[in-house]
Amino acid sequence: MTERTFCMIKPDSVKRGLVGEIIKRIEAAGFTIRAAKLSNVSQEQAETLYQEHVEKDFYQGLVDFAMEGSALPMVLESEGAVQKVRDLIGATNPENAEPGTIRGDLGEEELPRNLVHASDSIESAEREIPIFFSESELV
Ligand code: 3AN
Repeated sequence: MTERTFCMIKPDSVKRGLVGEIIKRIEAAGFTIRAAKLSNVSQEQAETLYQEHVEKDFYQGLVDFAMEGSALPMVLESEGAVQKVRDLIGATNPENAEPGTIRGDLGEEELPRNLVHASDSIESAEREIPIFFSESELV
């Protein structure tokens, strides 16, 4: 089934000049980019994106990290997009991510600095896309 998912190239990647490399991998994997916007994530956007982690001890560091520099939120579409992009980016901790995945190949820092965010379910994608994009911005 054709699905849309939310994906965000995080500030560590933008700072390290990895935007092109990551988008190259996304396109090579067969995704259509429906929206993309270089952004300074607001506190409200970061807190809403990570609301499920509000009780975790790493929550504040995660929110601060999302706002520490520019990020590139995107909407990606493909068959089975949610699982497909999760497979492409690899395990949450880059130390455990397989070679061939974005985090496995490009991850050099400790959590939360793991390069890319991707929705973990269709329901999450439907919640996360409108945090960053209006309907009219989806092409
Ligand atoms: P994923 O991004 O792989 O779905 P989640 O949803 O468990 O992982 O975590 C959301 C984000 O929280 C991660 N992308 C990572 O940046 C950060 N994170 C997860 N676990 C930790 C941790 N133990 N310490 C610091 N940050 C973490």
